[in-house]
Amino acid sequence: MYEFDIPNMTCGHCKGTVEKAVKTADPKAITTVNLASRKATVETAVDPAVIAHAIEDAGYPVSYTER
Ligand SMILES: [Cu+2]
Repeated sequence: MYEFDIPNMTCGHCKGTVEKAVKTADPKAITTVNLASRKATVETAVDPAVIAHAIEDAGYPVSYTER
């Protein structure tokens, strides 16, 4: 499980874009977005750098930590 910090994710539209980006990188990922803290936790077997890259490609700078 990884926690992604996505400071520019501010509304429901952003949330949808981020969720879609994660699904593109890993269709099996389980994503929970917390808009208030602007974080997403992702359960994935894929390299988190690949997930982060997909989120950045969608327009959102991101950093992550393993949980
Ligand atoms: Cu937004």
